Amino acid sequence: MDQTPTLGPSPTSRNQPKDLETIARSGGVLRRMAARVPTYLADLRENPAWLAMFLLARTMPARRAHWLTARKVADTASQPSMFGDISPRMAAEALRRDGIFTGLTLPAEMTNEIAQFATTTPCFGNFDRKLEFLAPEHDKAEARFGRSLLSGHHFERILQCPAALAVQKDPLLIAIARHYLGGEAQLITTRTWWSFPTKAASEADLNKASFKFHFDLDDWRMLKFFFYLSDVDDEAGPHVFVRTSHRRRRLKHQLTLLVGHPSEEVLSFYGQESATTLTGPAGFGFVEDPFGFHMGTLAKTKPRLMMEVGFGISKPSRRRYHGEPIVR
Ligand SMILES: O=C(O)CCC(=O)C(=O)O
Repeated sequence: MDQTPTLGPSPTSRNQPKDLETIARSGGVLRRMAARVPTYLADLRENPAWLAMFLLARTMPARRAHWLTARKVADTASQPSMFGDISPRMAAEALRRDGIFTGLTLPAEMTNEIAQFATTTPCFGNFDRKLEFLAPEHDKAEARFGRSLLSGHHFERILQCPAALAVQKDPLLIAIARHYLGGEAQLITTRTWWSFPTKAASEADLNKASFKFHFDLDDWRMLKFFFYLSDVDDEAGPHVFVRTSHRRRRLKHQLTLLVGHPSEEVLSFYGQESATTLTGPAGFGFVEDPFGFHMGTLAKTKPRLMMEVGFGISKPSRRRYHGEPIVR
C-alpha cells in the first residue's frame, strides 16, 4: 500500500457507509436510547455530576461557558518525547481551529511491540467478555460462537504491555492535552481494539460499533489520541473526522439526547469537503476533539488495530477507561 498518510474526502462518496447507516438507523430512536439506559444509570451511580454534563455539554452555550473555566497553561521546556520535537502549543492551535492535528508518528519499535501484544493476547468480541478469542483466530472464533465478530477489545489487559504504558505516559500527549483542555487535563482512557472484516453483522452489533457520525459526551472537554497499529487504507475501516464540527453545531443536534446522526444531516451542515478520511501506515497517529463528529468505518477486507489514549478534565470513569459499555 501507499505508505503516505492521506486525508481524503467524505466517506459517503468513497466508502459506502450509507448502507450500514441505513441498517443502524432502522433500529429507531427509542430502541437506541433504551439500549443505553443501563450505561447511563451506571455512569450516574459512579458520578452524580455526570448528569449535568450529560444534559448540558451537548449545547454550545453551556460548553462555551465551561471552556471559560479552563486553567491557562504556561509554555514550559518540553520533555523528551517518543514523538520527537512537536510544539504542544502549535498542536493545540490546530485542534482549536480544525478539531484535529495529524502530525504524530509512533516509533516502529513501539508500534511493533503493541501490535505483537494485541495479536498474542486474547481480545473480547463485540464488547462482550463472553466472546474471548485471539485475533489471528477470528474466523474460527466466528464459527465457534456462531456469530459475526466486528471488534475485539483488550480492555484492561493492555495495561500489561510496557510499550502501551510508555505511550500513555509520554510527556507530549499530556502537554498537548494541557494546552488544549487547560491545566485540569488528565488521562481518562487507554484502549486497544481490532476492527474485523466480517460477512454478516447483526443490527445490534453494527449499532454498537460506531459506524455513523457521532460525537462523544463522556466529559465536558475531551481529547483523543489515536494510533494505527496496522496499515490502514480504505479497505481497513479508516477513521473519519469532520473538521471544524467541534466548534459549530446545528440546533437540532444540540437539542437531542442522541449523539449519532445521519451522514447527510452532518455533511450538509459542515460541507462534504470537511469530512477527512484518515488512512496511513502502522504508526500513523492523530489527535482530535471528539465533540467533533467522527466515526469508524467497517473494515471491508483487512483488519485494523487501533490504540486510543484519551484525556478529559473530570475524574476518569471506570467504565469508559477501557471503552467497555458497562463494567459488571
Ligand atoms: O473506530 C473508530 O475509528 C472510531 C472510534 C470512535 O468513534 C470513538 O472512539 O468514539
